[in-house]
Amino acid sequence: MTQDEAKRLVAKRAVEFVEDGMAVGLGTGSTSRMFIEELGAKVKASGIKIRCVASSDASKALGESLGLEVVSLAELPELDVYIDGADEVARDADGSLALIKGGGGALLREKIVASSAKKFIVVVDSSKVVAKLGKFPLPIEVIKMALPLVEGKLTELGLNPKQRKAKDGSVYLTDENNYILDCSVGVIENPEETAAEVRGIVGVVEHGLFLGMAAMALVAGDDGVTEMQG
Ligand code: ABF
Repeated sequence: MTQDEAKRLVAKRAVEFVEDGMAVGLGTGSTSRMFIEELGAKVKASGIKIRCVASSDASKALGESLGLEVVSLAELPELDVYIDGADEVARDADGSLALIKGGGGALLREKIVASSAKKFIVVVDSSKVVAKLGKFPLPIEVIKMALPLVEGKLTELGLNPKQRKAKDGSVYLTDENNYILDCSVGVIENPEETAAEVRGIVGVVEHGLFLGMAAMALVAGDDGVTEMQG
């Protein structure tokens, strides 16, 4: 099975968790894109009524183009379910799910939407499941003015920050108009400790460690979709 086939498979499964009347959080990234497409198709075919909140401008535009009602979090502050991808998924020492997210740059809004949902379901292909987080660079969103300060503090912590560039070589800006520092951290032995250290730096808006937030991960591989409970 190709990675794209796995993403499509898990997107189709995730749609089964959406029922009539629900408030649904839409994730960001290629797996989420497939989920939004499948959701649009389900709503069209079944006539169920749902309302959505998106974690990025791109996902909002996609959802609306498929006929989904996408409103702001202010209008719909409590979500029944949030479905989104991840860059890495691991099991934390206490058995909960630990994620790195933000490779797509939407970590801040993603964390806000995840925090607003009763149930956060992660959708990934099996290549994203790791024993320990950290091979994927940890994204950290930073207020522009604080960039040199935060870069210096992260370097002192040995987290090897590198400012993200857009594909055309320009400086990458998030939907909230902030910078991203991608940190080549190496194996993260204690995600809670790393999260607290990063959170303690003035000028850091958010980091891509999502610890104990996901209720479940749907993981697609050659054996189909398996569930990792959080
Ligand atoms: C979002 O999209 C992210 O938090 C993560 O960075 C990324 C995963 O992308 P993909 O589904 O394209 O692998 O969910």
